[in-house]
Amino acid sequence: MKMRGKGTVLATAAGIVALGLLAGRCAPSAPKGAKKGAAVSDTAAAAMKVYVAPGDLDEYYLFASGGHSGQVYVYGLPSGRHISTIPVFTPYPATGYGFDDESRKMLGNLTWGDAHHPALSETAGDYDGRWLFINDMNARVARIDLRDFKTKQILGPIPNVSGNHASSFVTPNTEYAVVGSRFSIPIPKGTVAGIDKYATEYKGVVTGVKIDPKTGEMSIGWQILMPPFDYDLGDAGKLASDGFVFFTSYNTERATGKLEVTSAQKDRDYIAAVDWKMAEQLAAKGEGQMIGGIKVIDPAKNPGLVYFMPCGKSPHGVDVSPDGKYVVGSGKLQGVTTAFNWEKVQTAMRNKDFTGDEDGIPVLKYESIKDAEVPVGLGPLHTQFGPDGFAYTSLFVDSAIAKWKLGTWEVVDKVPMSYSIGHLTAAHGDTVKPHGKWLVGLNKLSHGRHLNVGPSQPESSQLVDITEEKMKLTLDFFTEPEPHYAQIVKADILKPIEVYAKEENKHPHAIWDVKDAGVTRSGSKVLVKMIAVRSTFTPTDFEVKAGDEVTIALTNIEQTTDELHGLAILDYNLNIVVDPGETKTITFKAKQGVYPYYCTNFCSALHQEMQGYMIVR
Ligand code: K7E
Ligand code: CUA
Repeated sequence: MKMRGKGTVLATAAGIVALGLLAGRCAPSAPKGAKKGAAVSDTAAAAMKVYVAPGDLDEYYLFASGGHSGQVYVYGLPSGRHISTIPVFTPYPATGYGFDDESRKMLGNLTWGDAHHPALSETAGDYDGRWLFINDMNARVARIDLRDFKTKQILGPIPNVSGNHASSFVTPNTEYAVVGSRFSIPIPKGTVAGIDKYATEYKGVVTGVKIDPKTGEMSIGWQILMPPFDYDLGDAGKLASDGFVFFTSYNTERATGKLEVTSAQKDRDYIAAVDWKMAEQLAAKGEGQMIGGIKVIDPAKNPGLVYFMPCGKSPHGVDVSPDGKYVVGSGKLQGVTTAFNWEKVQTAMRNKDFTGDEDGIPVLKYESIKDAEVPVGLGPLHTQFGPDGFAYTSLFVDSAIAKWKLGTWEVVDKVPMSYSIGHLTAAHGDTVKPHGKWLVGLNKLSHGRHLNVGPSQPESSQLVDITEEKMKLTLDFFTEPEPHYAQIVKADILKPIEVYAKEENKHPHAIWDVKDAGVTRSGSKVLVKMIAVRSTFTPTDFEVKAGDEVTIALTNIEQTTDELHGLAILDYNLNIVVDPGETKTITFKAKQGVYPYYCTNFCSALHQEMQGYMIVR
């Protein structure tokens, strides 16, 4: 936490001690489960660690996926305060996202997304603070620019992909974000085959979304045809395993119907190991067959491109250790997680130590590639890493986090989670340089650990201090539905701007002088160039004709931090918010009548006077 001088530190410490004493004296303010005596001082110690005094700033950002809300939510750590919402796949009136022409175009026909896995861009395997990528189950990937915390691109729907769940994990220098299909379907989309043909005519695909190193612009890099399994999660190899990307898969039985039964016949499913550097070379040579408008590479015809590593049945997460030497994955109903040794995996690949194949993709021998089955506890889902070789695995069934050591495979500690943890995320915990320090359990259930808000309950997230040998629960906070995965990044790595500099605004309809404001017409198309500045819209009124297609281009000419203006037009379902130095457009068909417009974002003492009239004859 950034302290503003010694005075604050002392004041804060004194405050906390007082809090601790108070908690000791008056039982109602002591948390449930906090015992008298020693437990109270534990509470005070925990409070001191997470307390960020008014005016002080958090040390880390937490970027959490918003699941089926389609958004990204930004929290500060260790305070757990919700700071911002970044609209991505869903309109958000608070910023006007999904109402202006530019963002509406980006959203396309979809106003809904199911976003699971945010991935910060990396340089040399560590977060570089440039972009945040996030998947949508509707076969899309979005890029958020961390310079202004705005969604800049939504790629997709990507051909042949149904249910983009195993995404958007990035390679160590952000060469690619990956996409894996959770559902197999007959491809290209639109092809029909009965469910009885599932095993042979339905296909999965894994895709590499290429990222321009300068601009972040995404495009389709390569796509690989896969057997009809459900590709669930992914992670890129790093250092020792750089060049490969891993995907877990379930239902390798190729079953249909009640999957909870039918897909649990075999003892093992697979982790697919994909050589993305080879995929890149093959794509450059034009290898593959056109399906759904893109080239799809068949691994059966390209030996060495994909291997299957057998793994406990119905695996969920796959996570690569910071040095890249271990790939960790587990059956989610088991009591162990498997650490695969990348050396051994490569040896088995070279020696063709296979037990069979799936549609021409070799299956490596489990016994030859595993180093250890670590007895972490029941229901292992996801693993994150700390410095010093420790790993942290979430246990859904046990509702706990297990801490264990890479190499010795000892489980050294467990901390209960309230309740039923899914993902977990540690500070830089999936990079080559984990920070340790903080770990957040992203729990699925909250069961009354908050004021009752009726049946729709928030998710409970819990902050765990991992600086010491024993993990310590320090804070409950509540997250918007549904934080499947999240990223924790040191705040000073990001360099966000506070206003859009005038010189950078390249919008063709931007204007900076009220003299340039006004209405221009060509046929039935009307362009209204408008300026917003405290606390007037120019023009304050304008006239158009019924049936005109009206475009209002609004420029906020402020260059001062926090001076946002909104523009709402009543009865038109339109509201946008324009940041300092920004231009946005809205387009609509005018209908006869007199329509007030007004500023929706409080901007000055005379904010209420910031209004005007559109007269439609
Ligand atoms: Cu909720 Cu990664 Cu979609 Cu696990 S996923 S828990
Ligand atoms: Cu401008 Cu309120």
